[in-house]
Amino acid sequence: MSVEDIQGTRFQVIIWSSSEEGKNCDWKEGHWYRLSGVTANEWPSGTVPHGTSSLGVDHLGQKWNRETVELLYLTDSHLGKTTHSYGGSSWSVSPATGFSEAIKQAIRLDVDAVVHGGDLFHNPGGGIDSEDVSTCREKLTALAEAGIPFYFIYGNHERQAGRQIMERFADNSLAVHLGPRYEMIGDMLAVYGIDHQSDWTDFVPDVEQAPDDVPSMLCVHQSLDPFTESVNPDCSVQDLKEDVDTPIDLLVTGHVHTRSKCRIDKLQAFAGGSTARLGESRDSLSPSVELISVTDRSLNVKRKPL
Ligand SMILES: [Mn+2]
Repeated sequence: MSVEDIQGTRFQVIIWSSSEEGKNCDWKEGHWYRLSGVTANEWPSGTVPHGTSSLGVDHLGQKWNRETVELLYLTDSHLGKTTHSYGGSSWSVSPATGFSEAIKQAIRLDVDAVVHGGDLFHNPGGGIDSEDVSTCREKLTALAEAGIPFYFIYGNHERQAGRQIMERFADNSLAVHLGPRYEMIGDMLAVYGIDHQSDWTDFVPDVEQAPDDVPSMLCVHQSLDPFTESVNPDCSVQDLKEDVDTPIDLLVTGHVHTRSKCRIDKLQAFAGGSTARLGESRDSLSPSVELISVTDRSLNVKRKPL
């Protein structure tokens, strides 16, 4: 069986026919079970848990006892960028510091997940420094060791080099690529991600319907009206709300390097700024992350400075 643990880690469990409990259990998708008497086998392909004759199965139902889940959203870390220029002035930036601080906050707050909204690596086109890859791997490893899953989408900056690195991180269980099929955070929040689209003109995100009683969050990496001053934005919060045919409670974008929010009916939306000083002047955008919590089906978003 393919299962997911309470920290969102997915893995295989093998139930042998020698297990009476395992064989007779009416396994249901979307339900939680507490397993005891599991044996872990170390195989060259990894560690595989087995349920043999001593397996105990305790059916917990569809919910597990949590009042709140929390995730930390960060975006536009631009690891590898050293100088930022805007409107004729330029200043030095230290993306690794902001990204490290964000991961530290996630571990300190013991959140249920971290979501990165794109442009984790800067990669102006000439590849990615091995030092930046090591920094990133080190932080993602610390996060994994704290039992916190890291979800991400691609921004416009990762390019092929960034994608290869992120795919390797995903293969090493250090990161999970978000897509149009939702990922559940602690059974209480469905999260979708759409990678940066260079041409959004006729693009309609085709996202899977999440369970009715769970709020949902969609991450994109586009210039969205009203979060950009661009006269030619990729899309608008209003259009996206109408185009996506499943209800979304929270729409989040990176890319625009501003921190602003809006609300249309029940839809909350915000642009998540950056974890580095990448605004229109050195001090116009201070590095930040967002703490998103769900309690009793209601979403709460709080900006936290780094
Ligand atoms: Mn960016």
